Amino acid sequence: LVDVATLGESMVTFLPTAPGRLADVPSFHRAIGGAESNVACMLAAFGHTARWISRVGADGFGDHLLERIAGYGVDVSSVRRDPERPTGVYFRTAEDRATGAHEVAYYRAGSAASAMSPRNVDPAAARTARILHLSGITAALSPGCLDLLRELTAPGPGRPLLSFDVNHRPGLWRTPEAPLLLLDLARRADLVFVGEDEAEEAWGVTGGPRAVREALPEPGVLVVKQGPRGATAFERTAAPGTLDPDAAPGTFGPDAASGSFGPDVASGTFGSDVARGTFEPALAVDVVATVGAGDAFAAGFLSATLRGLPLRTRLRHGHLLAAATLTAPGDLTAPPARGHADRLAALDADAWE
Ligand code: KDG
Repeated sequence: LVDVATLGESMVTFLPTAPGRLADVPSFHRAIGGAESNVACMLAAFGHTARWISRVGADGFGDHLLERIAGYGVDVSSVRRDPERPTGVYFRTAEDRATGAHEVAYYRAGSAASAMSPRNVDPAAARTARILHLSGITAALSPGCLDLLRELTAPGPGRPLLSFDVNHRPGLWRTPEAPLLLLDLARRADLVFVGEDEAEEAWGVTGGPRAVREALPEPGVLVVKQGPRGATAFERTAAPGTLDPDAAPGTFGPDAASGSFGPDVASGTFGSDVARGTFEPALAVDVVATVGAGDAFAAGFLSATLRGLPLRTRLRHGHLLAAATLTAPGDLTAPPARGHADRLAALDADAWE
């Protein structure tokens, strides 16, 4: 049993050596990317056991991904090699300092990971974890990947605590159904991360975090990320989405035994949960690149969830790991040592901002 298993596509990433349009960038240097492996790498670097499940090509880029991700301490033994299909790659331009605008060029259609499906991924690798973390990117990759996510998110006994980052990537989807498919997956999760801007773009939800909670009342914990301002989390008391660090593996919340969600969820009401939204400001940092920051945030929040920490502290751990990533050019950077992060997260509200 590992603390966290993640599943998704990773790619060799090419970061620009100079700012400017994709058409003008003279050269790139190699890094790695992939939202779900980013979460696994940050968690492993932060002292947790983490497994990344995927498929890569039987090529040098696949070797590189496996070596780099394993180098963070992540268990990659469930990653399968595909002799027929290549490892995906992608290129990015530097982010505009004022607006964050940048270009992304994916070369991942027909990749090894896009061929993942319930037929070629071992469900036991995903289930033998305290938390299973998935994202909406995988749903966009192919019908087989969507089937796989549906299977892994199906409620039932033995399902780990299910964490889902909506990660809406409009450029990847080939169907106008994307917003509904993402909403359906998010509804099945115990813990959901979504950006306020994403919720507006995908679901047309305006009106801030409370409006997002009203649109998505099912998950025991919902974290609405508000960019550089901070994040607001909603938590139903003693609901799925929290972990008791002393509980037996695979159990969480009041309904773990039955595998069903609570009656308040079934009826779709959230009542006082809305009033309990907790806002926590982000740290002000000089942003080099935002890529990977959401994944680092998820890793920090999940780490604190694994340790049964209070909601505000979970948010702070998310912000601390995100801050580290925001100050680095690529997806990944070394997180602070856990003891150091614990001391920072315990600072007074005045000192924190
Ligand atoms: O969260 C960072 C990811 O967006 C990046 O690594 C690339 O996984 C990626 C994707 O599919 O966009």
